[in-house]
Amino acid sequence: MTDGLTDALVAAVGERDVLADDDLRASYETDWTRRFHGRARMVVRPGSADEVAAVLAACTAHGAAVVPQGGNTGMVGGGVPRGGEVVLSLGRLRELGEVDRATAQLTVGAGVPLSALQAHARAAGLDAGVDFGGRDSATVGGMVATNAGGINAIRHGTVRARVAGLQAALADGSIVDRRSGLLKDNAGYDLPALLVGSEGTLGVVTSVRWRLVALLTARVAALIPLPSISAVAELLARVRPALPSLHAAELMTDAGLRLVLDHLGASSPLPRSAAAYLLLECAALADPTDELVTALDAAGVVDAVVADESGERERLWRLREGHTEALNAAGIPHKMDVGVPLSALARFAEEVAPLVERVAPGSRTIVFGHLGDGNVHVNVLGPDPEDEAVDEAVLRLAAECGGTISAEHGVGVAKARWLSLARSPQELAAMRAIKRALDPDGILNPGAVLARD
Ligand code: 2HG
Ligand code: ZN
Repeated sequence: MTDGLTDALVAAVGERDVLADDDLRASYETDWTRRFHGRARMVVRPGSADEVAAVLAACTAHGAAVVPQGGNTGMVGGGVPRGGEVVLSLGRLRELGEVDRATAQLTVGAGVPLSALQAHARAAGLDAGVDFGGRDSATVGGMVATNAGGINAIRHGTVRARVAGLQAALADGSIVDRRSGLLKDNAGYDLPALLVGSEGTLGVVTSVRWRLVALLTARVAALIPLPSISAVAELLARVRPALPSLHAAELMTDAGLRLVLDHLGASSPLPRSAAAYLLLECAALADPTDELVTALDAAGVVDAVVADESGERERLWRLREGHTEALNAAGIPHKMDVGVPLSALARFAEEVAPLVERVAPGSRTIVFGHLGDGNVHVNVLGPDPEDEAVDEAVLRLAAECGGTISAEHGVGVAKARWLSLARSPQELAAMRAIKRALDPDGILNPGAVLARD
């Protein structure tokens, strides 16, 4: 049985790419964490920007809500249906343009996975300038739509800094295209900048003019055990000025490390455990090992594991990047991706686990993250996926510490209720006005970022 919307979507993308069967839709309906899921009315897979625009025009004409989806690695429920929406999968937009070495830019389709972008850039002697554990699945469109951060934001900024321009389809089926790559272009409002981080609520990113960075292959990493999270932050403050090649500064705790080691069946690279760990990586054109070792010596560090060989470095990174997978294997985590000013990190770290224990006794709290950015991933195992008490308590604590409720994963549907903790009434009113202007019928990712009225 078909209806008018199905016919219009088939006309837009062809029958093969309108998925209506339960088993074909299933992988698009649940997110990575398994906490967020819902039934899709159908899944559409356009193969070009024009097809994306035609899908949006059809959905607007039929009043059908749309959830755009990239690699489905989101963690705040913003990329999966809540119930009855059309899932717009961008995975077929796989253009990987030629690298312009003079401007260090290329044009890349929304459906290109990060690892493919990295490989392509490296083959041309440059690099993508962003990296994180989900690199094989996360796609360019999703990364731009969520303004992804990752492990190298300390050096290169978030994905926003990588976007020289973009092309996007709007709710009414029109296309805006600003991919000239001009870094200096002040002609009017910066629509691409508005779409970065808008989580599919203002338009659908179809292609990006991406800014590459220098390829730095000489690398060294160090894992440093420390007595507390505040000691980790203090050490970073001491060594950072002496490390111009600093590429990553990650925080782990003993609870997280043990979870990952158990999951991997591996043993710790350190002879003794500690309350917290700092994982540093330096990257440069010439070997940065001396720079790192000198800085650590000057800071009085005696027991670091220094890894200057790529296999050893990967082993250290597996401990950090293995957190998400190890947590997923242990249960359905509540993920609170908060940002806290480094000056308030000690207070946050001290208060968060006892707070969770009060709100959800017996649960397990694992804290890790991108220390250099003040980006703390608080994962709580135990509470029912539907129970939001822990989420609210942790987000409130982050706000009380002068932080934000979302450092990199976005607001999605998971945190929409609490956006007012991080944004003023005036900002929220402006956001709603922008939403109404670009998506008057409210078909784009309803309930994400801005909670339904
Ligand atoms: C990371 O930093 C990702 O590894 C995932 O942002 C964080 O699983 C998480 O909570
Ligand atoms: Zn992260």
